[in-house]
Amino acid sequence: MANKPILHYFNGRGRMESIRWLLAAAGVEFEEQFFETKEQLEKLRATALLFQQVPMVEIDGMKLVQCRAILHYIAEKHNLLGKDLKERATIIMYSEGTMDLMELLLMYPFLKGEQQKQKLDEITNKTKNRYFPAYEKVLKTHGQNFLVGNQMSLADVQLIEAILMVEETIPDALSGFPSLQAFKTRMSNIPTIKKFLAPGSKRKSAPDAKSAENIMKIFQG
Ligand code: GSH
Repeated sequence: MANKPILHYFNGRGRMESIRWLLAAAGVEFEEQFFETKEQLEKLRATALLFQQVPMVEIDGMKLVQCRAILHYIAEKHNLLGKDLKERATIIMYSEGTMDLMELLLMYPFLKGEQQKQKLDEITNKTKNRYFPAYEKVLKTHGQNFLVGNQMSLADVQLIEAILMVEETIPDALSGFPSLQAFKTRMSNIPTIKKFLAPGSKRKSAPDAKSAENIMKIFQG
């Protein structure tokens, strides 16, 4: 049996969480090796990180970095990247949109005071006026269960991740988006996703103030 992928990251969401989501949605078991200190990160940098950055995933004999490369490899391998070039491009286009949205949320827990307030305004504005209307329109227009090709893809997995992430910060984010509400319910009931959403899975929570501080310490020069 092929070895399980090994995910190298800190014990938190960050840029690894979408990779965890995708593997889980594809029904792939994985292992995690966490670094907890700057020294442990430096050791990994010295031996295994092409650009001295994480996420890094050991998979099929490769040490892959750059989260998009990792996501696309896993998606392609598990038939989550469409059936032709046009579907693939569309899936990646939607996926990049959710990544832009999630990038805004990524730094939110690390900010304080006025900076955090400004970030919240930006997240609220872009969620309600840019990203959610776009996905709502796609789903409403074609009336299918998934964003592309009527089959689950990377784009769907990232969208459900992004929806749940936004709702943690803006609980009413889905009001006024009925197609997205129905999408959320459908996706949450897919068995592999249901399992990942259940307690005890490898899904990570948003960092609290203390873990945000610890993560900052690992990466600060
Ligand atoms: N383009 C890279 C990707 O998509 O994987 C960005 C990776 C990245 O910024 N990783 C952060 C990091 O390693 C942790 S989430 N920062 C330390 C550094 O850039 O030296």
